[in-house]
Amino acid sequence: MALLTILEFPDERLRTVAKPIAEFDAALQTRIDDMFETMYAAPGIGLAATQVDDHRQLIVMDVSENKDQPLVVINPKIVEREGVQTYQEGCLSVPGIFADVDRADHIVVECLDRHGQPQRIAASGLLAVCIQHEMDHLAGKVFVDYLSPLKRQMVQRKLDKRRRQAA
Ligand code: K1U
Ligand code: ZN
Repeated sequence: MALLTILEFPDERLRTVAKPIAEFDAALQTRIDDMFETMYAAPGIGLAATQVDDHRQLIVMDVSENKDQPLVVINPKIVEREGVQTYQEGCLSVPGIFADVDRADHIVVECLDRHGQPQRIAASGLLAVCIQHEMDHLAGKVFVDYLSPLKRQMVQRKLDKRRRQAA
């Protein structure tokens, strides 16, 4: 297995719109395993292929406390949504920044598993937040896009300062 490099905001490659997956071959299985390794090491609760510069509709997630419930979501479509919840989100592509985002409280997602089998996921709470956050990545969107221009400018300054200090 291998640790993959996570793209960081404002990298333009995070704006790429992902394409559906049609081939469920050995290379895809390796990519999924590498994404799980990268996500658990970060640590994170989700990772979209976009974030590792792979522009296919592929997401890995694990919102369980013991990190023992891996979930693979391929070619997702939200077919039902209900209610609103606000959650303070983070993002591995925007390190150290957290902000409240409003999302649907309950969603139903139709997608494929790692072997191309159809699955239907009914999600609420953190799982619903995480799926919507990761699906945004597949559409080329980052959670800071929901912030006001002023707040987004503050985020950019914070990231610039941190990068200057790290250099
Ligand atoms: O997509 C990503 O960048 C991953 C992101 C997912 C996410 C987190 C919170 C709300 C919505 C989506 C993360 O995993 S950020 C890290 C994080 O939230 C976390 C890390 C360790 C333990 C618990 C949470
Ligand atoms: Zn993210």
